[in-house]
Amino acid sequence: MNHKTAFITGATSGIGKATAKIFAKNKIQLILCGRRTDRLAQLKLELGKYTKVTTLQFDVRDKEATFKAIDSLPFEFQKIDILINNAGNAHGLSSIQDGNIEDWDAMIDINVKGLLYVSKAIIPKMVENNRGFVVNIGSIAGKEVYPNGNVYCASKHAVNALNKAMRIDLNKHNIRVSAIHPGAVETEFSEVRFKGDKEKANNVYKGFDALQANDIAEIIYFVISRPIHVNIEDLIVYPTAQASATILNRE
Ligand code: NDP
Ligand code: 8X3
Repeated sequence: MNHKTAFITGATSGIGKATAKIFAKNKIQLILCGRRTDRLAQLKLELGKYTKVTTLQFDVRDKEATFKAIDSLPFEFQKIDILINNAGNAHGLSSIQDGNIEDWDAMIDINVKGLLYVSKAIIPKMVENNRGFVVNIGSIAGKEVYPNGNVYCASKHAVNALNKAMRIDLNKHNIRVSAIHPGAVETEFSEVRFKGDKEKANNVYKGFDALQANDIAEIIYFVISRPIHVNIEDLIVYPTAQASATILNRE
């Protein structure tokens, strides 16, 4: 029986939700986070059949709420073995001159600062315990810059840098750090990017077989289930039809 505990941000949708499902079936205790309480409650009900589940509702942009929520964890969930820094989104797709400042704030605040707040609330205890695993969900947008992707790409380049920084700083504390950088995954991502415009969002995934959230979740589980001496540093994962951030073989 595996009694490891994982903390997953952005567990209410897409990659985070699919990861929660795989972890649950592998008996990893779960702390599931997001802003949508109805979805958190549903997940607790669904996954509670397989493992112990607790949920935390907070916005990662809110520093105080983030620390308060994590401080409030029941005793049996306080020793976190695995942190999946997954919460994030793109907001808008515009040239630098036309970009919306609120969108820029959201992407920097959620994808970069939110990831840092959660990490700061959890990693010091991993250091005390001299063990832990951090998986940062980056993006191909953290490896390349594409037209109109400017600030989202900058935020994911920051995640890529922080992933490397964490691995260096946590190396002497026996903490494994990995990043997974997906290409196109069919989730709510594009609906958020295009502010609810379903037609625009659906067009992103037309004419090729996009990755599904479960494809990335299976890889996350593979990464965290390697023997203790193995750390997969960095993975770029594309759909077969994708060759770079901008090259897609559509029908
Ligand atoms: P989804 O939109 O399906 O899921 C995003 C998750 O992040 C939701 O659970 C959402 O929960 C959570 N979230 C968003 N904003 C906040 C916030 N302010 N506070 C707390 N939680 C928040 O997208 P994906 O599953 O695709 O995205 C997951 C990660 O994967 C992101 O970091 C994204 O950048 C990255 N990624 C996605 C790719 C794709 O093509 N889909 C490709 C490469 C990387 P809630 O709304 O309930 O708060
Ligand atoms: C999501 C993939 O190409 O839309 O990070 O940036 S992309």
